[in-house]
Order: sequence, then C-alpha cells, then structure tokens
Amino acid sequence: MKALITGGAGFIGSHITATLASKGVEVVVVDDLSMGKKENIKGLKGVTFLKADVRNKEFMHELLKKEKFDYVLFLAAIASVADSVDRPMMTHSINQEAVLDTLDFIRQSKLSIKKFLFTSSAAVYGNAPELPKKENSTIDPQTPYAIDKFASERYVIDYGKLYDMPTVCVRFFNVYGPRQNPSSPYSGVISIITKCLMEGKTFTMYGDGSQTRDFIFIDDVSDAVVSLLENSKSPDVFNIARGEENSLNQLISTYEKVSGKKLSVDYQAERGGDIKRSVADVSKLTGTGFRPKVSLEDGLDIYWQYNQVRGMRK
Ligand code: UD2
Repeated sequence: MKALITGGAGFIGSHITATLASKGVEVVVVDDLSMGKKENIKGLKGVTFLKADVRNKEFMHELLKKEKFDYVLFLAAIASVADSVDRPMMTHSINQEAVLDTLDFIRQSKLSIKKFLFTSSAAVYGNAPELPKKENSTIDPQTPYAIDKFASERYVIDYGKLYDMPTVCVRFFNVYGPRQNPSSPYSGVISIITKCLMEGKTFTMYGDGSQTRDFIFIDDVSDAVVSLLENSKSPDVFNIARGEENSLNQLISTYEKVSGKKLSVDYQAERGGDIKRSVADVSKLTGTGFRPKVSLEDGLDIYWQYNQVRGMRK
C-alpha cells in the first residue's frame, strides 16, 4: 500500500504518517515546511519526504501519475484562522484551490485510488447555537478559513458521488499532544498553557474561562483518520472529537492536578469571534466501530511527560 500525505510533516500530519508507516504503508510526505518540520518524521521507515508546495500543479500531477497512490490524504493547509482573515486570497489558493486541483487531476486521469481523505475543521460550525454539533447541524462559517474548509468538503463529497470516487472528510475539533508547539497566540491553548506551567509564566485567559471545547488527544486523531481511511463506506463527513465538553477552567484544574503545578492566570477580555461553546456529537464516528481511548487527564499526562523529557519546542 502506498499513501500520499500532503502536510505530512506538520503536527497532525506527522502523527498520521507515523501511524500509517507502522502498519507497513509506504508513505510519501509532501510538505513545504512552512509550518511542518522535517524532524517530525525523521527516522520513520518507509517514509519519503519531498519538499514542495501543493499549489505546484506540475509537481503534484507528475507525482500522482508516477506513484499511483492507494491513499491520498490532504492535510496541507494554512491552519491559522487569523491568517485567512489577513490574506484571504492566498489562503484560499491552498485551503481550497489546491485541494480541488488534486481531486480533479485524480478524476481526469482516472487514477484508481482506494480513498481520498480531506481534513476539515469544527470551524465550519461557527457560532451556530446547536449543541452538540452533529455533522448535519447548521453550518455557519465565519472566516475565509472556515469557508474554504466547508467548500472543499463539499467538493470532496460531491466528487465522490458524481464521479464514483472513494472520498471522505473529517472535521477536527481541538487536537493536542506531542509536537504541538506554542509558537503563536493562535497555537492550541493546551500547548500555550503547558509552556506557561513549565516556565512559571502567567497564562492570559481571553474571557472568564467558561468557554468550552472538545479536546482530543493526537493519537486518537491519527487512529480515527486511519480507521476511516480503511473503513468508511461512502463519501461522507465525520466529526473527530471525544464528545466531551470541558471549560478552560476545568481544563486548567485537571492540568494542575496532572502537572502538580499551579497556573497563574491573567483574565482579559474575550477574543473577537471566539466561540463560546463547542462539543461534538461523535455517534457517526463511533458508529463505524472507532472509539477514542485517551481521556483528557491521561492525554495531558502524556503531553506533560513528553515535554519534561524533550523540552518544549519553539
Ligand atoms: C480551534 C482551532 C482553529 C479553528 C477553530 C474552529 C486550534 C489550535 N485552533 O480554535 O484552527 O479550527 O477551532 O472553531 O485547534 N485561549 C486563551 N488564551 C490563549 C490561547 C487561547 O484564553 O493564550 C482561549 C481561546 O480564546 C479559546 C480557547 O482558549 O476560547 C481555545 O483556543 P484555541 O486557539 O486553542 O482553539 P479554538 O477553539 O479557538
């Protein structure tokens, strides 16, 4: 089996790369290293790394034609919502056009693939009030990032139906774990809290900490993705989350227990556009037989220990 993973050197992509490689799948990672790091996939057996931009059509077309992949996983993206608000045309060229071009090349060239998987985000639900978020809940994308993710999902599902291509989409909720780093204010909140706990710095809380999120550990995410790659039956979209709602205040108290440290918190005004409550309905995912295994407490413990041993990456 052979897989292409665009964005495979990033935080989430590198874990999926490792999971597939551990199952004996030959993996080709295409990543421009704008956010990913080569060391994230260093030493993995059966993994080839190619530094390239997914917007380079000639490169992508040749690679797809030459390698005849069984699986194509499209993770490459500008993952920063804030960046999409600053530079919507640029982020659109990656977050949507490159996805569609890859998909359409597979269609036009009649490449026989086993699955095309696209990674979307809970951002598509925006501020629609329905909770928990079901895959068929109201969609209310608020930013170019969310609009591109939703439009790409629709293309991927529609291509599946119209042209009989095996496709699937996943909507990630709040993913955390080893290799996530707190490099920007928009990095995952758990990575930012970890850095504050480790360095004895004050954490800036935007809002009163009652906002909620559905946090899922990275290993559960990569296992869910690989499970859907192998088992999803028809073009469809799945939430990837635990289905558990935790406020940031709850998160902090669990993390303080796990780390044995007290977090100093500075409460500031909430961030514009911040979502107040987010939790997924995961019955569609669990209906496929997959169940997330790692509790928030255990996941925080693993991430904490990892950073103690390795030091936190910048
Ligand atoms: C997540 C995704 C984002 C998008 C969005 C869709 C991450 C890192 N981001 O954003 O890409 O898909 O979901 O809804 O997964 N916070 C603080 N202090 C900090 C940093 C964050 O209080 O220093 C708060 C933040 O205001 C928010 C919560 O922590 O209420 C979670 O923030 P986040 O950036 O980890 O994730 P989120 O859900 O805003």
